[in-house]
Amino acid sequence: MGRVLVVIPTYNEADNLARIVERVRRAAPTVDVLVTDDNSPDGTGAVADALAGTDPRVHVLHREGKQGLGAAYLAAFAWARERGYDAVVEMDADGSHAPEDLPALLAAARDADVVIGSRWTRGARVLNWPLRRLLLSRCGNLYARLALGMPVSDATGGYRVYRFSALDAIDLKSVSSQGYSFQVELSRLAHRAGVRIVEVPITFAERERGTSKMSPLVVAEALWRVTGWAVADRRQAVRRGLHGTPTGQMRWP
Ligand SMILES: Nc1nc2c(ncn2[C@@H]2O[C@H](COP(=O)(O)OP(=O)(O)OP(=O)(O)O)[C@@H](O)[C@H]2O)c(=O)[nH]1
Ligand SMILES: [Mg+2]
Repeated sequence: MGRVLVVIPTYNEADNLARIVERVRRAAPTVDVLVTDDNSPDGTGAVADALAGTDPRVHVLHREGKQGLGAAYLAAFAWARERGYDAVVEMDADGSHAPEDLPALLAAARDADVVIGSRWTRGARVLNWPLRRLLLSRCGNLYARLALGMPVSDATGGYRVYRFSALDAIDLKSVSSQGYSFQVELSRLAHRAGVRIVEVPITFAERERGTSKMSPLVVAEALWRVTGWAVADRRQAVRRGLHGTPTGQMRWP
């Protein structure tokens, strides 16, 4: 499937990074890695530089400060596009996304434009997550699916493959999310663009080291953005209904 770049966004992941990069390199030796670090105060950027210094397949994108996951991924996608990659993979640095699942995701990408590593599809496993996080993810996904009419079980998941065929079909300049709603926003835009989306079950594990960057603010952003998109979709459907589409054929998103 051409050249693949695994993008690992980092903020204070110094204790996790070397381990995850090593696992990626072992699980998929022909892919490249781009660590996208937001000037982590714990020295993650220096760890990344040291890894890149010993392995020509590992690269680092240093950014000035913490600007959120969405901004980090958009910068990494632009970096990959400039260098002619055919696909990018999103993967967390904290070990929640097992690099050992990567070959299955890449295999699925042979027949898809977007592959979502799903925690909520048959065959998936979620290990050591507290009930609070399980409920948040299940409810968040249920709300996103119903509000946005997307046939996706894990729209909030952050372990994905995007072929550039998919990213080219999406207007990335229109992306407004800063935090984790970025994943939902890209799911929505990919679905609306009509690209082929496939879900693959993954084994997701709670992070063992370092601290989560999940916060009430991040949850609030996702909630109001999903609600805003749902309202916009319905308004658009109504407008389409008023301007010619017979009401009987009107399809609600
Ligand atoms: N570059 C960059 N990376 C970030 C930022 N926020 C989070 N990350 C990284 O994005 C990945 C996911 O963040 P986590 O804190 O693990 O969030 P999460 O997986 O939703 O939450 P937990 O399950 O509690 O770990 C990790 O690799 C983080 O280091 C950011 O603002 N900039
Ligand atoms: Mg995590």
